[in-house]
Amino acid sequence: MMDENKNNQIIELSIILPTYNESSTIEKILDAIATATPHRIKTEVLVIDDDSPDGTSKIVDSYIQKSKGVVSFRIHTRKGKRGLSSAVIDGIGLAHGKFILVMDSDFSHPPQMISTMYDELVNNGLDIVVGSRYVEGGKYEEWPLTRKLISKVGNSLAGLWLGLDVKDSMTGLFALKKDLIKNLSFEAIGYKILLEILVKTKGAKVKEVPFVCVNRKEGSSKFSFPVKRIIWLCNTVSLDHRDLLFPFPYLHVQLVFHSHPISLSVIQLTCSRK
Ligand SMILES: Nc1nc2c(ncn2[C@@H]2O[C@H](COP(=O)(O)OP(=O)(O)O)[C@@H](O)[C@H]2O)c(=O)[nH]1
Ligand SMILES: [Mg+2]
Repeated sequence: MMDENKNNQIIELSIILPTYNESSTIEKILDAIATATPHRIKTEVLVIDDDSPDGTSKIVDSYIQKSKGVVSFRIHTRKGKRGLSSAVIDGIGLAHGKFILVMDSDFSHPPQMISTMYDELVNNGLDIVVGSRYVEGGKYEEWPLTRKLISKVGNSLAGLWLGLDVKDSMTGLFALKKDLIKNLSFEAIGYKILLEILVKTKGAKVKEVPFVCVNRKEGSSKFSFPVKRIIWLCNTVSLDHRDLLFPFPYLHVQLVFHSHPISLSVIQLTCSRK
């Protein structure tokens, strides 16, 4: 049956774990998630790997063959497709659980947050729970100053431009009710999908819970160019405020970027019927 795991239990929580070249940490994070997730929460972990050249998918495949615990594991390998936001959206589409939790696979997000966030979501009737670095008790640890600054400025601009009452709209750690977004479509153009979700579900019941975000110890970040972050933010803002960015009807500015920093400066002016 669709929404059952291998023990024939109905899945309550689907943990989406996007991966790209995470061969050094993937087994450890899957172990850590299985240990940290209370048995009372019927959970599946769904790895969405973009056919990582380092063989992450293969490692997960053999992990799944060996796994015996109550948490069930699945993998979806996307061939010829790249992008964190679209990986998360595809993962949500494939998830069996009524509730979704998205987290990074590099230990930046403590697996102990899984039960905290699930309980907040379910017991308090919330739509979205945001793992936040900017509410009391939350912080970055060991992050370079430039990265902290970029994140802080990006979050402030997002709040200002989009009128969001969320302090950390660019975190990769969040949980939501799957039904909340089932009829929505996403452009998934940017890096962190939460911002687009918040924009498209304005009015939803959202709560931020603090967590300490640590820098990865292994592997490398797939997001090291500050300019990409700025362009991505403008792009997401343009979803909501096309008139503000370009105050003529039927026209909007679309900032397009590709995977290489040299091709970041392409700015397209396109016609659109709003
Ligand atoms: N499927 C998929 N996962 C990605 C992609 N880019 C990054 N990730 C994963 O998303 C998570 C966050 O990425 P990371 O490189 O740590 O970015 P940072 O935390 O912003 O420095 C990690 O688990 C990555 O493996 C991508 O293009 N596709
Ligand atoms: Mg990371």
